[in-house]
Amino acid sequence: MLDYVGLEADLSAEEKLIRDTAREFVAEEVAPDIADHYEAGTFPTELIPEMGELGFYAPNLEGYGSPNVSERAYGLLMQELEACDSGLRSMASVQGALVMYPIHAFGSDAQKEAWLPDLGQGEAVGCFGLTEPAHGSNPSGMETTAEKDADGFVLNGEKTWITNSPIADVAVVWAKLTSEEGSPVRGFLVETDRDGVETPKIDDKLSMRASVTGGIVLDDARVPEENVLPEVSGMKGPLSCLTQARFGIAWGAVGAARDCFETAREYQTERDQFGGPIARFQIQQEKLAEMATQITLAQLLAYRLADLKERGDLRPQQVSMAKRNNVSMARDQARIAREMLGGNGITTDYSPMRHMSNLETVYTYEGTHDIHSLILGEDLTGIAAFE
Ligand code: TGC
Ligand code: FAD
Repeated sequence: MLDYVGLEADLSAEEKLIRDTAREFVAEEVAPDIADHYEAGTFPTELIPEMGELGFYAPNLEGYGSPNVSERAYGLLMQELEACDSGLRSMASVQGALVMYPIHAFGSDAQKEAWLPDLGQGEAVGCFGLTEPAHGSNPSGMETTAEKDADGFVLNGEKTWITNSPIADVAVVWAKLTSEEGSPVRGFLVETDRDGVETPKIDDKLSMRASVTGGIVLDDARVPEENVLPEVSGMKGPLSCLTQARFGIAWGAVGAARDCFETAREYQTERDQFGGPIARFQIQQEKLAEMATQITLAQLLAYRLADLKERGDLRPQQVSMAKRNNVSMARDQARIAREMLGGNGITTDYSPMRHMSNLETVYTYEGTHDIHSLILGEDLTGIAAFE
């Protein structure tokens, strides 16, 4: 596996174990069928509890069954999952960074006890409802409301493009609490079997096909008072979760790019044209050289991010830089890897075109490439373009 500047040498035994466990799980349990799932538009849901047993959901949290592994170990895990398919990493990202993290960071003790062990084990599935049909890049414009009454809260509105909503037991729904001054955004734990909650599936995706996506429709959905996340109010709540997930994506995208590189390198050394392997041609070697260089630069950025996160110095804007760069890099390199496979590259027999198509989603969700440009632009100039 590509590790051009020897990053492996600095890994702890625990980090290597977590990476190797994920690599082995992917090779044995997921890789053999992932192309079929991609074609069928399905996620291998039977693996959700096994991924929990292996500690793939938020292992970087502490307590309630989470072992508090290093941020680098968490990143390596995301890298291995996405080397297989972005849908697999999405499963772990959403469950860990977008559902377990907000409960861990902002939930009551009762909420933590009720949900974190089950979510961690993959006995329950969660989803994260922020995006709405008319509010994607600008979620603070959301129209979903929560109204307080004597029994708790009544939720109304619609969320869309929600990973795992059709298979989720619980949704973390962000809504404006209209009965409080200024209608601040609050987080609510909404069990999906409640009256007034529907989670329709979105079909016909041409990207991220091995992942379940849907909506959350709330029509006078009632939740009790104890279902509000008590410790956060305002957009800081959902945006903090996004920082956690974007960190994992910055690592995961490197995995997808690495798999494209390895596939292209192997193909080019084995495929003969004009009397010998195509890897002997300088044009092809230049492509491999550029690919290896870009992947190595992205790896270094991801490693640095983990070190900053570990010591509590990581800023969201630095995560934006890494998400923006690493996903864009992976998207570009997947296309080049596909071209290096010639006609065979457009089939499901090889991974690059599947990665390339998945990366269109990854480029778009968790803040589009453009939005991360603007976040960086604001940080660099002090002027916010989106105000
Ligand atoms: P703004 O006024 O800038 O900030 C509001 C408060 O939040 C704080 N904050 C953050 N905190 C942690 N992490 C971040 N990344 C943060 N960004 C902002 C900020 O300090 C402030 O705190 P306070 O204490 O002063 O109140 O917020 P805004 O509403 O103007 O946001 C602007 C913008 C454009 C950056 C934001 O809306 C944005 O990031 N938009 C992109 C939307 C997005 O990423 N959506 C993702 C939906 S989830 C998803 O895609 C899951 S895919 C899952 C998968 O399958 O893997
Ligand atoms: P828009 O915001 O409408 O953007 C359209 C285009 O306009 C983009 O190119 C964008 O960059 C550009 N643009 C927008 N504003 C500006 C600006 N100010 N300046 C310059 N350009 C701009 N959301 C969740 O809440 N939970 C999930 O689990 C989840 N999972 C997803 C899974 C999939 C498969 C997909 C595709 C999306 C998912 N999303 C999820 C939603 C995702 O976060 C949004 O699609 C994303 O934030 C972009 O919003 P939008 O699609 O409405 O695009």
